[in-house]
Amino acid sequence: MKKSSPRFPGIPAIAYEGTKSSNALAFHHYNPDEVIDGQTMAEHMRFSIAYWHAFRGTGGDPFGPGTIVRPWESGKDPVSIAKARMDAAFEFFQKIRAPFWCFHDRDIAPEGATLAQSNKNLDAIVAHAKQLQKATGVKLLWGTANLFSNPRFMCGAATNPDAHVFAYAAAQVKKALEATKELGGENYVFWGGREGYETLLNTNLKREQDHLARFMHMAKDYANSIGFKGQFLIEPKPKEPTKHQYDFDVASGIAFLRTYGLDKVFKFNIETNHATLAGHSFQHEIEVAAAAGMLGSIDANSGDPLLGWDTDQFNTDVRELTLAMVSILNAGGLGTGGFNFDAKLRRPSIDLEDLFIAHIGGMDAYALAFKIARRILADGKFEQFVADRYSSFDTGYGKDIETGKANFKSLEKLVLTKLGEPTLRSGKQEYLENLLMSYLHG
Ligand code: XLS
Ligand code: NI
Ligand code: NI
Repeated sequence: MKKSSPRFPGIPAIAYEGTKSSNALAFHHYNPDEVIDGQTMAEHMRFSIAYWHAFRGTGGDPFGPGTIVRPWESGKDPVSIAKARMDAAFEFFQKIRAPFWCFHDRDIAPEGATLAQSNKNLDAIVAHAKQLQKATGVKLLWGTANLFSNPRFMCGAATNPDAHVFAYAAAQVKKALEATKELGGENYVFWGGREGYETLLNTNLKREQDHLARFMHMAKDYANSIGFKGQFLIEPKPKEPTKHQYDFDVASGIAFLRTYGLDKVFKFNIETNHATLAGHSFQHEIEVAAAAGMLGSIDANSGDPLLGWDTDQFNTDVRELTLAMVSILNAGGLGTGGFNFDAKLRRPSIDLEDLFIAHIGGMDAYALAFKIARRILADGKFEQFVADRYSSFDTGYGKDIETGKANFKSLEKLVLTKLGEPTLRSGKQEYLENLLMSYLHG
């Protein structure tokens, strides 16, 4: 195996060294080759690298420019720089043992002066990515279109008050779908970056939501017409950059999709930091999606509990991830989805090795959570507790309630003649929290 390279001097391919190792450039919990239940950990976890953060992130923020400078960012024109950057990216994907990657159209290829020029640039880069995918075996988890950075999208894309912008966005997504199909993408993501409003004083909310649904129907029709078989995913977020985003959280996303007859077409891409911005836990969003049979994929990151925006940090909170993994495994897994590190380095994390260390931490934390969750589920203690808690609905009048055989009159009669006052039972939250602790630190 190649030990290091000019692009990543001194950084070898990351190996699993186990929990005793103190090597910061090694996995301690994630062993991609470990076989569990007939599948490798790499196959179970389906980790993915987010191109926009890992290879376009510079550490810039509203108060100052980027701090992170990469040695490969040079070339004779924007397309050759994009190719050199992509060569580095695929080397990184291999070294970090990530089987998947994700992109926005504009992350990978420079935007040209016209749509035709942008499409041409994208074609060149997609051809390059296709070769790299073939050479490395790294696959595309999902593609998407950036419908939020360019000033033309300042008032939204599909929800823009100007039909001209809607048309432009349609053309852009058409091309992004083609690119995703060309690269064998297993999913296609819609994150409505500016699909919301800043003020209701200038907004026709109903019309904007109708337009957003129309846009998604057009996208599905086009995907069908070109034979794109990937899963469509919607990624809810309550706000930022807009003050209010229409797909606020999973529950409002479900309501939107059902209202417009799109619920069979979409599943959810749930991002940890978007869940918390919406005032929910990560696990809550997973449970709501799973209950509707619409759990699709995960954007793996974390917010800062003290900050009210999308800080996109790498998540090493094993407790939070274990709870999430329990819900994901209970739901039968993510199918064609995976865990995509939609996470970025902090502005002062300027060393090249920081990019590796950050992803190692994210992967290790998820792998550890996966293993703890499997132990929790194998023991079945929580499951049994919850089943017992609802067992009065398993037989008798409880079952009649669930199956629709009971009604207000029959239940009133029961209470008056037989049942009387209910006997109270403890919810045992503290017991369960202690039980969880015994798995986390056992
Ligand atoms: C932004 C989103 C974005 C999507 C892809 O907050 O997380 O990165 O994942 O458009
Ligand atoms: Ni995301
Ligand atoms: Ni986000």
